[in-house]
Amino acid sequence: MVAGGPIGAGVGGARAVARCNALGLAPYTDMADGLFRAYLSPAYRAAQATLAEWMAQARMAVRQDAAANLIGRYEGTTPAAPALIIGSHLDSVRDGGRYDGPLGIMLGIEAVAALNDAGRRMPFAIEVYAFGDEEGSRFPAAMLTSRAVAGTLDAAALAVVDADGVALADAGVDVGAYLSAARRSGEVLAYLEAHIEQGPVLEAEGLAVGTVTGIAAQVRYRVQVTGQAGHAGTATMPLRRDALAGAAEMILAVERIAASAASDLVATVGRIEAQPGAANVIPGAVTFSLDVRAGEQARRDLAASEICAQLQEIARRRSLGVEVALVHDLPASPCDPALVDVMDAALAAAEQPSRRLVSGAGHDAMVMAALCPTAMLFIRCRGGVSHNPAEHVDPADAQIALTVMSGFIDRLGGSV
Ligand code: HGY
Ligand code: MN
Ligand code: MN
Repeated sequence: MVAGGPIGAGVGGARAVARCNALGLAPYTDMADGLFRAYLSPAYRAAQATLAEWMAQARMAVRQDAAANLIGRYEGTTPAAPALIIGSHLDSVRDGGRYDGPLGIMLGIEAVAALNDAGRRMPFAIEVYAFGDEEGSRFPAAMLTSRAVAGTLDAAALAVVDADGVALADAGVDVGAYLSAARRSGEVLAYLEAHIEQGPVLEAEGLAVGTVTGIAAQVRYRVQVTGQAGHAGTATMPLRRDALAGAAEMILAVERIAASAASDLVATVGRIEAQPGAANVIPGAVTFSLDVRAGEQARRDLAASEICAQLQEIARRRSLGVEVALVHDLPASPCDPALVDVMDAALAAAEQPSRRLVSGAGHDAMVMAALCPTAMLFIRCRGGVSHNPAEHVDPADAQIALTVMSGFIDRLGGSV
């Protein structure tokens, strides 16, 4: 089922949720029993084709840029005026939820559809971006495609290979032209992203939506621990150099340091691989991911250096080797204060209480801030659950978000 066709006012939110649900099923997912949509995969391409139809139904001109972002453009009354970009991401984490990313894209399409249904145009064009790689769930780097648009990506970052050994260059894009996806700052008025909160605050306070004031700083590493493989039955315990036991102690140290900070600091080891991975072989090598975040860069960096020092100390004590390689470093990104005020005014006009909050989750908005002023609107999600198939959004909340977004656009266009 693909939700389409013209609709009356007041149900764009329900259609946005229905479309996210439609994209949660085959052929829009790369996994048999859940949702995983990887950048440039067959599921990604199928989702782009359906999104392009929905964008065209809202009377947008549709194109793809050199980074394989899908873009719908709804002209304004002043053709050369800088455009408002509304966007979020089309890729997902493995076994993810249906709304993390797509909801922001669908609400952008609904905001344009509402203008078109009313025969209205703003003084600026509106471009809806479906970014391709926010999660970094295929290639070992996140936000590739929004960094290409923001002009902050260097060519070296394109030399990436996925877990199956497929290089980005062989995945369906021309890496030689990739950086031409960059937009000039003069052609973009602002960037607006609506996204589920992915946290418990709005639900706990009985709120449907909230205004984001900024996005936490995040740094991600790949940690490689080396010991000595050996026979599980003959190698005596005191003589072992067990890379997995060492990694386990390191991971508990990560948790202890983050938990003891008693602040918004968080640290996560989300992925681990032990080699050779046989039940009767002492692991000789382990690779794990390390993700450290805090609202303020200085606190994030202090915690990251304390964690790295602990990893070295544990390795020394256990006669293990350890290498910590930086995967990406995303600075804290404040939303534009003036746009935060505009968002709050749109909330008030929609009879929604003002609630400002910082995002612990990363978003394409933190990258787009290098190009233009940014604004984000959070939408309540059940239990604050995300990156999980149980992710859920109430269509009524999506409708409230759409009303707020339309009010934001009207204020930006000076029509209020
Ligand atoms: O990791 C994040 O915060 C985002 O979901 N990519
Ligand atoms: Mn997201
Ligand atoms: Mn996510």
